[in-house]
Amino acid sequence: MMTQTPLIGVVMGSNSDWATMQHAVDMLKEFGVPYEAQVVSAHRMPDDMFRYAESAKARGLRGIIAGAGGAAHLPGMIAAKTIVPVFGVPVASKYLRGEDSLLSIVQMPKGIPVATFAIGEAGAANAALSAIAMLATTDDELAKKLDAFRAKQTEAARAMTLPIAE
Ligand code: RP5
Repeated sequence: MMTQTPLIGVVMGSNSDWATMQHAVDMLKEFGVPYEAQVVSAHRMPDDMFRYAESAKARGLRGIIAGAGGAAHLPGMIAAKTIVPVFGVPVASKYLRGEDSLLSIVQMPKGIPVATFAIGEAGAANAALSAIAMLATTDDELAKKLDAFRAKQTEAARAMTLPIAE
């Protein structure tokens, strides 16, 4: 938990999701975005989930990154209870490798959107980057950091070599 008022909430259905969701938190930390992170299970603690979503806007959250696996209803249910944008992260599941999580999150019926990302750690990191990009539309300092982050990736890609024998 950071001490500043959080702008982004990171929630997940279980602490078993942390290995994936920590990549979202790492990215928020890297950009210095105030966040909060906690377990909010849709099926094990539905009343808490509703309270979290209902209070999100008044508490100043500008986005919620929600990760879950299997029948992953957490992002959609949170989105149903708040107009704060929800970024859904499908966590890889034991038996269906997260394809179930992905389809559960991405197939929201018209009217209640959940921006859905890739399965696993890339999805978690990209969900954070999207939330950061959204905040950067009204925060020039953050926009500069995002530009620098992209430029660094470009440099790294240009410096890539291949192990081709002469
Ligand atoms: C979901 O069930 C969680 O998001 C997690 O991905 C999955 C398994 O949870 P555990 O049984 O590991 O707590 O609610």
